Amino acid sequence: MIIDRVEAIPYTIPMRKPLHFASGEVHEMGHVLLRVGTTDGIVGVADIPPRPYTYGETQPSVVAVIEKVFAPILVGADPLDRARVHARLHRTVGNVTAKAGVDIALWDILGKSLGVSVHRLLGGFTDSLRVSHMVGFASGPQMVAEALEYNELYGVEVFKVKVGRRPLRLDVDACRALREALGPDVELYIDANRGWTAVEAMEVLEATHDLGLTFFEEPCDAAEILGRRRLVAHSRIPIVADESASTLGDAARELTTGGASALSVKTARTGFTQSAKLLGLAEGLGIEVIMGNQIDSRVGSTASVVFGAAFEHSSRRAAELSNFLEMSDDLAATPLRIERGRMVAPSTPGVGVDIDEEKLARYRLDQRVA
Ligand code: MUC
Ligand code: MG
Repeated sequence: MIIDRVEAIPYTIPMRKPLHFASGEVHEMGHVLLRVGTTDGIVGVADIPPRPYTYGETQPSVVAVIEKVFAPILVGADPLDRARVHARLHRTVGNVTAKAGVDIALWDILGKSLGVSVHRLLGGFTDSLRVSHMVGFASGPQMVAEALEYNELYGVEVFKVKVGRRPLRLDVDACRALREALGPDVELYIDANRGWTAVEAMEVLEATHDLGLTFFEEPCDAAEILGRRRLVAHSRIPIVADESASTLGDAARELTTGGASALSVKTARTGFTQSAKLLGLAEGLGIEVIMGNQIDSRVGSTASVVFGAAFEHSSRRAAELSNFLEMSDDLAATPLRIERGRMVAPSTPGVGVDIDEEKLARYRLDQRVA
C-alpha cells in the first residue's frame, strides 16, 4: 500500500454563535480537510484548524505547506512507515496543526486497512469521556445562560470559562455568577489565553479562591518566566500549559522548569503519535492532563474523543469536546452525540468519520490535488 494522493481542501463553515477569547475570536471555521489516498483505495481523513493567534498558521499557509512540502514526502511512501514519514515532516519547523492532520490521516489509513477502530488500536481504555464545555467571553448572564443550556440539553457538568484581556472584575464576577447558578457540584476552571500578566493572574487566583476552580490555563505568557514560576509555585490549583506546550519539547521545558503543573493535550496540534508521547511525559511526571479543544469541528472532535478515551491518563478529566455544536453545519456525515454529559468514541474502522460529499462541495473554497 502506497500513498498516491494528498488533498488539502480549504473550506469555511460559519459559526451559529462566534466564540470570543483573550487571544482572538472565531466567527467561521476556516479549516482545511486533509485526505490522504492510497493505492488500495483507502483514504485517511483529518480536519486541520489553523489558529493564527496561537500557532501562526493560516488556512492558505496550511494548504501551501501540505501541497509544497508535505505532499512530496507523503506521495510514494508506505503509510505504515509512520515514524520515517514523521522524521521527514519534522525537518520543517512549526506548522503544528498541518503535521497533526497528517498523523491523524495516517492512523485513519492504518485503522481502515486493518478493519479496526483507531480508538482500539491506540489503547481502547474506555468507551466514552465526560465532556467539558468551553464558554466564550460574553456578559456574565449570557455565560450563565449558555452553561445552563449545555447542562440541561446535554447533561454537561464541567465548564471551561474563557477569561483575560478584559477588566479583571468582569471575569471574576462571571465566574461567581456561574458558580451561583450551577451550584457547588459543577466543575469550573478558567483559561486566560495569556490575557493577563503574572501579577494580574495572581490577583485573579485570590479573588476566586472561594469558587472552587479546579485549573487555571495559560494565565499569562509563559515567556514571563519568573512571574509565571512564582504563580505556579503559589497557586493551590494546577496551572495548565496549553499554547505554551504545543510540542513535546515545549511541554517538557514548561513542566520541568516550573512554568506549568498540568497539560492540555490537543490532537489538533499533536495528532495521535505526539499526543501519546505528551501523555507519557505527563504520566511520568505525575501531572494531570485535559483533552483540550482547538475550536474543533465534529471531524476534529471525533479525533479528540478517539484519542482521549484510548488511555487511562487522558480519560480521568472531562474532555473539551462540545464546541462543534456552535457551528452552523459540519462536513461529517457521522453523528457525534453528547448525552448525559458524555461522548462515546466511535468503534467503526479508522478514526470513525465519514465525510458528507455534498456538504464538502458546498463549503469548499477550492479544489487542490497534489
Ligand atoms: C483554548 O483552549 O485556548 C482558543 C484558541 C486556541 O488555539 O484554542 C482555543 C481554546
Ligand atoms: Mg487554552
